[in-house]
Amino acid sequence: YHAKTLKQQRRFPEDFLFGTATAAYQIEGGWNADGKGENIWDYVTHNTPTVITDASNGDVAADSYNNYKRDVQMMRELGLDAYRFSISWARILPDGFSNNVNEAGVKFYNNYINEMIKYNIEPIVTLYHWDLPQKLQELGGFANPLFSDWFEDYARVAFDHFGDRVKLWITFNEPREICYEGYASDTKAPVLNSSAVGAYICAKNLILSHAKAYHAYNNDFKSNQGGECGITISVNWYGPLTDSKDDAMAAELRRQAEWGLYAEPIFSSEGDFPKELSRKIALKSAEQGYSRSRLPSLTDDEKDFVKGSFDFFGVNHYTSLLVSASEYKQEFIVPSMLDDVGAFTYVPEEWPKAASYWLRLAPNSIYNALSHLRNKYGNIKFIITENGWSSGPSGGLIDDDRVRYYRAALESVLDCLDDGINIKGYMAWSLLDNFEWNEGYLERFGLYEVDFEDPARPRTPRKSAFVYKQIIKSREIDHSYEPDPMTMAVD
Ligand code: PNW
Repeated sequence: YHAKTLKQQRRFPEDFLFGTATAAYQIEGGWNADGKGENIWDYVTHNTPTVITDASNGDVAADSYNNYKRDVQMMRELGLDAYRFSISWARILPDGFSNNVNEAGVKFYNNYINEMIKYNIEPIVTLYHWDLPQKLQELGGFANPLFSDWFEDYARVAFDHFGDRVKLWITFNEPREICYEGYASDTKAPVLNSSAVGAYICAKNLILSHAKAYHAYNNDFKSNQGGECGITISVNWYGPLTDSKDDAMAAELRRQAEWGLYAEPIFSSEGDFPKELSRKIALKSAEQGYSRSRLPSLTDDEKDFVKGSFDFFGVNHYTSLLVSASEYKQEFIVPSMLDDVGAFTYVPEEWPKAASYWLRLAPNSIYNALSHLRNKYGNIKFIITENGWSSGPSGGLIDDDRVRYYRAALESVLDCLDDGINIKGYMAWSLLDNFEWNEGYLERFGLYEVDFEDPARPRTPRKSAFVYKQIIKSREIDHSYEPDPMTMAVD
């Protein structure tokens, strides 16, 4: 009877970093405050508001530009070890180039970082979370071959100003969303809708930019500052629908297109774009009358430069999908990434639904994704840099579905740790409600609710905030814990 009744409560290690994550455009507001330059999200939301479901924008958002002390107070209430946020490129370099540094922008991030450090909260900084200076977009953005130089220059400014206190740097948040949704679809800024040409050009320039920033840090900052530099890639789990060979291949191709395109050149020992996908794109391109593959190649020098350019792998993980080759009946735009892959994705009805159409609570989702990454790239250092659940705008404070999601996700993280996977931290998306891109303020991911009707943008903890706090404090998941009363304070 011992084995069953005395089952050891599983624990998170003391040095495991529990945090929350946000992004500049989604929370800061102050879109033109104190010399900040215009970025592509300012430009798109102001000029094509129909791209956003509720025609809203991030002009004010959660107004964290003016409420950063309250944000840090919330981090303290939760007992966070770490906080992941992004720097707005145009706030510190209004034109994108490093000749003109906006001191007020630098001061804002200094204040924010110092406030965290004061309370022992480790800042994790993303250099690029989708808000490119508009001036650089006008020069072609990620499609300009000089982009990697501009990004390196910006990264050096950030390392210079903040690297004495920031020890964990993430170059890019989610290359797939930047390149595929921004350049090859009509959803995210700059809304280029360049089918499967733009995304692949962007992919090449993005990984080169990442590597330039990584090497700049490694060569010129690391020995003094002692930090680490990585990249965050969105890795949802794509499993085969059946155990047929065809479904296995379809799932593999889809994984290569969703994240392998960005991960393989950096994390694999070969250091190139994924093989099967590259072959398929080359084949399709030829059939379609292109004189060269729509996926640009990497030279041997470029491969060497990019390969191994990481200290850790940041994983944003939300959900799972099942992939089928035989049930592929969908008509896709030709050419497009989805047509290049040519597979059908399926989501079981019984997986509970969030407010976001793409988000479901899938079984063993984190374990499936992370064990796959570990088997592919070795047991490198992983940090889960985002994971979270959305409710509707009137979801309220009693968010039992979000509580269920976080508990399931963190059980899956414990499964990974039990299996020896080297996960060093977990960042919940998000600390507070914010501008959810195309869905504006219609989808809420916050542990804290924000009242966007009130000019003061007051924040109120949801039930999930109390549950997360209890998990962080005890380093255990107590499924029967009920916060009562729901009154929040700094311990
Ligand atoms: C992330 N998917 O994007 C972003 O990094 C955040 O800025 C965003 O607010 C958050 O997730 C919630 O949407 C994702 O299709 C976009 O699985 C799409 C997916 C996952 C993450």
